[in-house]
Amino acid sequence: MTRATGVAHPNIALVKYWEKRDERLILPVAGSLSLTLDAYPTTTTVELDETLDADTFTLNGAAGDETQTGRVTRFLDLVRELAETDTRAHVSSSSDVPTGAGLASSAAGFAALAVSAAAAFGLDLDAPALSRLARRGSGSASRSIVSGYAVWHAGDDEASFAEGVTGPDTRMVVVTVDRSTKAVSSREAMKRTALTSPYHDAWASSTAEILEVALEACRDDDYTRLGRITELHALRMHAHIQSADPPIRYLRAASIAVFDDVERLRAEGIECYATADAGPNVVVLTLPGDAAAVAERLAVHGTTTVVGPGPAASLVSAGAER
Ligand code: 2P0
Repeated sequence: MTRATGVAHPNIALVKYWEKRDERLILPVAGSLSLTLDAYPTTTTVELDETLDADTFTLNGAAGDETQTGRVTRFLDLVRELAETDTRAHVSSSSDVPTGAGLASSAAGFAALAVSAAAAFGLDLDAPALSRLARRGSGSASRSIVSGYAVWHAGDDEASFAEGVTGPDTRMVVVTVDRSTKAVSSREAMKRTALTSPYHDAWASSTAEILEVALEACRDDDYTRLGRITELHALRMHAHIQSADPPIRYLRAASIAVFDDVERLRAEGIECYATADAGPNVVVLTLPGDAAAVAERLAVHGTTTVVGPGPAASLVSAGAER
C-alpha cells in the first residue's frame, strides 16, 4: 500500500474567475489573481488499495455523499491515467473551513487532493503540473497550489496554471453575514451566466484587461490600485451574475451594508476594499496595521476573522507503510 498526505489552504480572488471556455478541461475565459490564505487548511490522505473495486471518500470522518465521491473518483481517474494504473484508493479529508463562511472549500480541497494523490500514485509533478492537475478538480484550486498572490493564466491545457507573484503586504477580514448554503452552486451559476448573460463578451475581455492592471499594481507594490481593482471587479462580477436569466443574486442586504461601511471607512482615512465570491459573505482587503480596527468596526454585520497570506500546498508525509 502506498499512502500520502497533503495540505492546502483556501484562496480569495482579487480578480475573479467566472465562466469557463472549456468545461471538461476547466479552462477559464480569462485569467485571475488571488491570495492564498494562512487559515482553514484542508488535509487529505490518499491510500492506494489494490483490493478495492471503487474509491472511498470520507470528509471530517463521515462518508462523502454520491456527488462528492463521484467528483473525487473523476479526479483520481485523471491521476490514474497519468500513472498508468487502475488501482483504487481510500481518500480521507479533514477541513477547518467553517460551514458557510464564504470561503470556497473546493479550492483547498482539490489542491490538497492533487498533492496527496500525485505522491500516492508515484507521480513526480512540479508546481505548474500540480496546479494544472488541481485545476481539473476545481478551477480555483489551481491557485491554492501557490503561496500568497497567485495568477492563474488563461490559455490552453498546457498553459493554464497558477504561479506566484509578489504584491503588497495585506490582510483580509472575512465578514460572515450569512451561513446558509447558497441556492445555486458557482459551477451552475457560471454555466447560466455564460449561456444567458448579454454581457458575456464584455466580461471576458474586461477581466483580461483588468488582470494586466492588477499585475502591474502588484509589481509596483501599489496597494491602493490593487484595492480599487479588487472592489471594482467584485461588483462587476456580481452585476454580470445578476444579468443571467433567471437572475442569480448572491449579495444580501447585509452584504451591501458591509460594502457601504467599507466606503465610510475609506472616507475616514482607513484604506480598505471589499470583495465577495459566489455567496453573501464579504472579504475586506486591508493594510496589516488596519486589520484589527476594520474587523472591530465590521463586527456589527457578522463574525469577523483576520487572515493573512498563506503557504503553498504541500506534502505532509508519504510512504509505503500502513
Ligand atoms: C474565484 N469563484 O475566482 C471565483 C469568484 C467564485 C466567485 O472560483 O466550477 O469552485 O469548480 O471550476 O473554482 C468558484 O469556482 O468552480 C470561484 P469550478 P470554482 O474565486
